[in-house]
Amino acid sequence: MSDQPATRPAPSDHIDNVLHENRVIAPSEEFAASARVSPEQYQEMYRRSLDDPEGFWGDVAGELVWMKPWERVLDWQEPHAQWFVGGETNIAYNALDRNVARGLGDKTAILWEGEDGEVRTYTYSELLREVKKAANVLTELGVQKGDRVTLYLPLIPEAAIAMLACARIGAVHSVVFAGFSVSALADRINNAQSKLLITADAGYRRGQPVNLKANADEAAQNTPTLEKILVVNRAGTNPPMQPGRDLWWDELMNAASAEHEAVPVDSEHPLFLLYTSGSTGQPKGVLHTTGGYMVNMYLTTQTVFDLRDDDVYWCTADIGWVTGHSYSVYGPLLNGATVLMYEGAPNHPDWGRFWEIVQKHGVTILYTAPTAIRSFMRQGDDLPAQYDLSSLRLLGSVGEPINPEAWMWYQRVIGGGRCPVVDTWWQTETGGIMLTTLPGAHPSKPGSAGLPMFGVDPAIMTHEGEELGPDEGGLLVIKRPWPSMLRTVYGDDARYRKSYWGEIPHVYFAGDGARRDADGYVTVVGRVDDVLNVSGHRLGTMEIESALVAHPAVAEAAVVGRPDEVKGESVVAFVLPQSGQEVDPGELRAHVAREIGALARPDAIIIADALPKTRSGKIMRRFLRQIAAGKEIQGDTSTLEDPGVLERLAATEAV
Ligand code: 6R9
Repeated sequence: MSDQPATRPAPSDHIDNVLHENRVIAPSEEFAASARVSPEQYQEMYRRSLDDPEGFWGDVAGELVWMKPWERVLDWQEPHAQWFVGGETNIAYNALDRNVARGLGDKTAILWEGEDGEVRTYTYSELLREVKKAANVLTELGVQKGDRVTLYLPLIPEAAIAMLACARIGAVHSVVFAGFSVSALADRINNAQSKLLITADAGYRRGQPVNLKANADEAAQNTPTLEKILVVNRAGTNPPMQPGRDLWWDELMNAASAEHEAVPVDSEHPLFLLYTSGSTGQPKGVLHTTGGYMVNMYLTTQTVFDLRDDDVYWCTADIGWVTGHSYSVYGPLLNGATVLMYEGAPNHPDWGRFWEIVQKHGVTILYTAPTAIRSFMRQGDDLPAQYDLSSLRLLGSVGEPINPEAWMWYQRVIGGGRCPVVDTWWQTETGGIMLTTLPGAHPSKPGSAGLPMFGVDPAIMTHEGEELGPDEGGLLVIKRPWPSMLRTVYGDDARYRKSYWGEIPHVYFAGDGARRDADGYVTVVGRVDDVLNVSGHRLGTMEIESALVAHPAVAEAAVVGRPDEVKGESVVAFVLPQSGQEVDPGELRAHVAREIGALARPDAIIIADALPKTRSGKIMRRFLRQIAAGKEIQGDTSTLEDPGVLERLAATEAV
């Protein structure tokens, strides 16, 4: 059959349904023969990582440069871990100086393509020089070790340079996705108490400049700690600059010295904050520290992506998400890889853009999200067929569960049937990849992420902490600390304890539902909390509800997710207007986009006269999810104060 992938052994084509996917696809003999990690090596390394974590991680860390050796590999005082205790290092030094010192100075580090087709490249020496200058710029602006710096930037090389420059001087970067709104930006600056914001005049999105500096100006009206705004000139839009506060990146960079010594920091020194949605209220500032994160990014990138010297590695994630941090910047640069970065949208000027980039730059490793894959799939097989994708040798997926059909399409149409596909499960909080197959060592089961990475000890449990057996659905937990785990929620350790180590005693609670088969493959099915996954982006239903009720016409709101063919999930809002007020759906959508960002905009709004509540006043979102999905109401409705509300809601057209 022509659509069968050319793999060995031939995949069995039996599917019961999407939930009981039985296809098993082994790596090709050719790939397996030269893979970095063989099945036996994985077994041996994984065993050792659990039986002798000190020895295992000590050996990996020993491949990197430490200015002061650690005394102990791990100190675990549940729920707080310290890794490489007493050691001093610098992650930017390890990503740049170390690679230049081992002869990679002339190798391309960053190969950047702008949305308009402009290409810029930086060798490792050039990138090091830029990062040294940027480190001097930050220091001159008064940024000191431990200070927080907020970045609000498009996906341009300066974003990576700024991150690495912060790391080089021991400042803590907090990247805010450039698609986030003024208030989301201001909240994050305030929570981090940043002194400095680095932004750009504008970024491009589908050919249009998006005015970031204007957002920064507005945010700066409510951010008392902010002293300076450093502005990269990306789009030549010439924004107003406030004297004494606003400075041009280029001017300071041109004047800065290219001499700089990386500042050694303690292994547990904070490296970055990254805000992510949780099940309640405000986003959490996930805190990652230096040593453990560095070591795990180094190891996971080389093993999961089977990195080679001549790879052209492309992770399509924006720098504003954890995937952009770990697998566009730190992981690949620590390994001396050539990293491709693309500034713009996948469909600009058309849906062939990614394939054009792969062909033009000879991309060998592509790491992207299921939502993108599903969008490409909708465009059909002809478009990718117009491009030469033969340089690709490995594909990756991240961000949400990938449905088996999309997996198969990716493998067959993009991978030409020859590339292994790794489906990597992890989170902002885990810092790096936790569950995956290793491309040359394990067969894939489409839809299932796979096996634990080194040092990762997963289990499926009930809420009561009882471990479940093969194929039983339950909660995904991790039973012991790993080097790149989050250390706390910034400024709120109680929330850290409660959200991650308090849900089920003595294990890390991921917030995902999952099951594990008899071979140990874990299939992650999705969030079990009030967190939505829209196009691979995490959004708290509570955040969107707060935004909705902040609108004067809205009295009450409840937000749920609805399955969406392309986005995975889409936002559905049930809205109760203030009495005597009309809700204008367009205006409400624009309001949510202003409050949070365009990605939180509800797809459907249902204007309600009441919400389904228990007698104690709790909104029963379970029923709202059924209504949103157009399903029949199932479950016990007797606890509802007014059971009739469900029928009325089901009969209401969404707007
Ligand atoms: C890296 C990242 C984390 C949540 C996570 C889960 C979902 C990510 C997945 C996956 C199934 C995969 N998720 N990868 N679900 N299979 N391969 O996405 O971090 O933005 O924090 O999201 O995404 O629900 O809990 P983050």
